Amino acid sequence: MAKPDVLLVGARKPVIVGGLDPNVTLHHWLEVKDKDAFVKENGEKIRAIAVAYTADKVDAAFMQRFPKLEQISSFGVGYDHIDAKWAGAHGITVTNTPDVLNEEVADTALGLLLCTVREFPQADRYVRAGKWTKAQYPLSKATLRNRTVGMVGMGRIGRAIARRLEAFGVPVVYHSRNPQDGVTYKYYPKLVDMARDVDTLMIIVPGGASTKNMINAEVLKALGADGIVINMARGSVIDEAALIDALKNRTIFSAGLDVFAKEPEVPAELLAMDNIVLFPHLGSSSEVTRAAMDQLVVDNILAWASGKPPLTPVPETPYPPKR
Ligand code: NAP
Ligand code: 8YV
Repeated sequence: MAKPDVLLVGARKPVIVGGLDPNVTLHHWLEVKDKDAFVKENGEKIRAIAVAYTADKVDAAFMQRFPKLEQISSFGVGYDHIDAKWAGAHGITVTNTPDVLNEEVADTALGLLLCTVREFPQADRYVRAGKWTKAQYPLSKATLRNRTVGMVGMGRIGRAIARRLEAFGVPVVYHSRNPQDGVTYKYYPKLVDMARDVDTLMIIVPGGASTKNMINAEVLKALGADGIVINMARGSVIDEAALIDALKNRTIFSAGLDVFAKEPEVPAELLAMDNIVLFPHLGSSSEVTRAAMDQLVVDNILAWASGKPPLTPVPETPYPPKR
């Protein structure tokens, strides 16, 4: 039987290319010089797309170029870079890579929280600058010891973060659109009410229209002067201008950010602040976890290629698709 034609959008990652190459005819979109000529020649042949990074956008206009498209296997649990609603309405299945990254991202979230509260990156810079020989590093003003963490999102990763916080003896409450099955932490239907009652927000919701700028000036004001915001979700979830204002005017205490509105660009105002902690979107970025995510991209394509149901379809594209 002829191998199906699959388009790889994004970089040649060894696990993805190694897993797909023997089983499908793989085309590399990044390496195509004349995109229009490629589509003219191969557009009708491409039946599946593999997406290598969450920075690689797949919108309706792109999908329309491939009229026989059946499957998009995307890297990352977040899929706000794919127009899944459009895909669902056009009989295309979208898959993501959930669960295999939960513990890694939760570890990073706790690391970012501790770095932000106890100023560990600043202390490291202090030692390297030779300042310790002259004076002790100042005591940190903040501590985790008297904090309550309000989780914004209590899904797969949120629960892994909450478990860690419990082990640290930190009280946890949460906000999401609905109370989550089997979760016993106090639930807040309104984000601003939770922000008023806690001093720390841990954000781990999906990106996209429904969460855009949900952490706004009102929420930051409610959080208050001891407030710390940790964003592990997507940059779009925070109104970045409001956050910068709140940090500049000290209406909140600090922030730890793994994600930004226009990655990899980080606003100059944030770069200039020494009292916050900035990570380069590295929630899941260990070799072992990234390899597991890449493998799931491959496994979803291979399941499709052998006529099996997708392993991890997103809710917008239930299987079997309506065609
Ligand atoms: P998940 O299992 O789908 O959980 C999402 C949670 O967010 C649920 O509790 C959901 O509850 C809540 N939620 C969704 N939309 C909401 C809204 N509009 N308002 C309030 N709450 C909302 O997802 P996950 O696997 O935990 O992943 C969460 C997100 O983390 C991903 O989508 C991705 O953007 C981000 N992420 C970042 C990194 C990183 O490297 N920094 C790594 C992995 C994932 P309801 O549906 O009841 O509202
Ligand atoms: C990725 C992520 O590492 O899974 C997600 O949604 O955000 C991360 O795991 C990140 O998108 C890097 O491309």
